[in-house]
Amino acid sequence: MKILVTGGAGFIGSNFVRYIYKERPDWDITVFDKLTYAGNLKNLEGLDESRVHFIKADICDSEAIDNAIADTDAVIHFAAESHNDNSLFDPSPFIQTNLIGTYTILEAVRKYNKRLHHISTDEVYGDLELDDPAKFTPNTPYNPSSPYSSTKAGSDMLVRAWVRSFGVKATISNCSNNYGPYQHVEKFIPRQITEILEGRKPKLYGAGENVRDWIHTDDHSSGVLAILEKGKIGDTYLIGADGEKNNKQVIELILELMGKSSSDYEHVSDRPGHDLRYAIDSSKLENELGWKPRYTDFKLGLKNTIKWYRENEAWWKPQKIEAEAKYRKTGR
Ligand code: NAD
Ligand code: TDX
Repeated sequence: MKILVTGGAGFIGSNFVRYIYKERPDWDITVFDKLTYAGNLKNLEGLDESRVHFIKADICDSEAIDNAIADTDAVIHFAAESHNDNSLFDPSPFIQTNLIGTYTILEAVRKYNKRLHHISTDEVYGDLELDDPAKFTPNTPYNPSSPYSSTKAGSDMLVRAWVRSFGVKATISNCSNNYGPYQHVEKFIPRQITEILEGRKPKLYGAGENVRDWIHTDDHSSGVLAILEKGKIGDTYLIGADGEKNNKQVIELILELMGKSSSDYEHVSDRPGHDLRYAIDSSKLENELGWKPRYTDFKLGLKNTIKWYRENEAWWKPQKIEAEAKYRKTGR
């Protein structure tokens, strides 16, 4: 089996490559990545180059995508502009990569009749009230809020249309908030850990009541592998591990695990249009494909993640200055 992993030098993509490398030792993996500010070849260090190949290119480059897809059995499409705050600052790369890039991949998998798995997010469904008993299911209507989530929603719609109109062999997964090693320091959990490591206070948007449904990135990877191998073509699967926590609780837990007072954080201005709550019902994936999350102890997962950032300062330091400079411009 030869797979092409777009965005495989980013956070979730590189964790997926490492997961497949271990779980499917006979598979040949090619990472296709533009290496934007979020991509880092260090994320793939230590992997045998005879099994993991790398192409540096843009998914909007139809010739590069065509050549790479002609030479593979399946495409797992992670590449995206992924950060909500950046999409509020400048939506244009989100339109390019998330919409035009996905379209470019769809045209190539259509031409060469290749299997595609498209990685998406729970944010396409909008947000829930704090006391809403319902969670997102594959039948929840799309209602995205931000330039990021609307372009992800648009990319999902393109995949669905290419399945129905052209018979493309694609599946889609919508996952909740991931955490784990190699996550860019612009994102919530690594930002707070590295703020504390640099001697500053964590930054909570607004009152911190917003709820995210946290999942360890290895559980996301096992869900994607299950769908790739056993999923029904044309179907959408939701991946989540019942990990709902509000942001205030997460910051307090990080502070506690790092030996600080749990009130030692600061409130900063809220994100415009900030989604209140995400919650995933993953019963379809569990019942139909037998998937189960393994990393259900969030406190332990967070402890290991903190340890990783403590031990890998050389990995995150270069990103940190740039990420914080961007935040200073927005007062967050
Ligand atoms: P990331 O920002 O860490 O990584 C994105 C990767 O894509 C980087 O390596 C970057 O260089 C590459 N890339 C960006 N534009 C490209 C282009 N035009 N051509 C080729 N490569 C390009 O993102 P992430 O957090 O790892 O997210 C990966 C995927 O998972 C995205 O599709 C995202 O929407 C989805 N997702 C993320 C989360 C989360 O919690 N982070 C949750 C659910 C779904
Ligand atoms: O400093 C911060 N303080 C804070 O309170 C940051 C960076 C974030 N937040 C809040 C905003 C969100 O409520 O924390 C929550 C998580 O923020 P992000 O890490 O930016 O994630 P989110 O906006 O929820 O989106 C993430 O999950 C879904 C990923 O970035 C997306 O790619 C994915 O689709």
